[in-house]
Amino acid sequence: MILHHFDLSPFSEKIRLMMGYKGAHWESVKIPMLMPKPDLVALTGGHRRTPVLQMGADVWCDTALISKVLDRKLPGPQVHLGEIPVANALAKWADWFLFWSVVDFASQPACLAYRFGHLSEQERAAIAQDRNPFRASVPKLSASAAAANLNQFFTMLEAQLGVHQPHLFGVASIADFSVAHCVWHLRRAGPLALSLMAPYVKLMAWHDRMLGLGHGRITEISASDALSRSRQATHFEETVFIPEPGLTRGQQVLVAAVDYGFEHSMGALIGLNPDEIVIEHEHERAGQVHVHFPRLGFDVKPA
Ligand SMILES: N[C@@H](CCC(=O)N[C@@H](CS)C(=O)NCC(=O)O)C(=O)O
Repeated sequence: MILHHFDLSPFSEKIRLMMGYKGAHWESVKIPMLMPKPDLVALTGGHRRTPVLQMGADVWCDTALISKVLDRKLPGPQVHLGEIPVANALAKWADWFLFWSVVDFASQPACLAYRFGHLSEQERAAIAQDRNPFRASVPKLSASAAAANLNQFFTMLEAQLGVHQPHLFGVASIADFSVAHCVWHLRRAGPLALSLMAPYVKLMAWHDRMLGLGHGRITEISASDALSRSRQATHFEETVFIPEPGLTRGQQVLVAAVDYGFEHSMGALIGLNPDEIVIEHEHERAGQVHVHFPRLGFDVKPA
């Protein structure tokens, strides 16, 4: 199992903590934080969001799908639990409302100075130039609106933990990992963020427990190693194709997220079902690759 990620990425932290929870041994490819990402898009066919999971010549985009693949492929406890269906709804809420409130709070000048003060002006400008268009479709909150959201959200989570210790629904579930990566990002935004979180003692103690899961056992490999794994792979995951109006097996399609970061992947449609959209594409450095996207939150159109 190869995870393509970078250190500062919250959604990568969501997956790294799951690896820790499951006691996994995995391979890590560090990708650039900003475009261009030629090695990554050689595998994905265009998708640039972080993280991406690879096994041989199969590649999975988006943590909503990656987390299910980890449950399917790895031994150890599961994070998608049939007995807590609502955990998935809380995870979706965290990955959107909580995440963007955290991002906008952590983007006020004092937090930016803390996070990126060590970078040159050009480096800071490059981050803004990459990320502003990337998130342009997401409504931008002022720092005070973001703080008001966070206080409401944390009050709710604190009460939830009061009833359901030691995790949000008693046992650890996908909801814990989605909330944890947002709190992780906020905790790294300096004193202003820490003072906002200080009153929420149960939440902070829970988050310390989540961080205690660690990241599992990691072997660093290079991007070119990952590409040659893909080139040399001899089999693909099985995929199910259920036709939808206007979409037929084998047709060239574009697949893109519907919320933000719309860089699309292009390839032949080979899988379509309530869980996944799967395309096949060919790249001189990656060989033939099957790229999997969650059906929910992605759109597929004839190319
Ligand atoms: N819904 C996606 C969100 C992923 C996401 O927004 N990742 C951020 C990094 S944490 C990203 O892609 N940033 C731009 C980039 O890495 O190029 C998921 O769950 O994987």
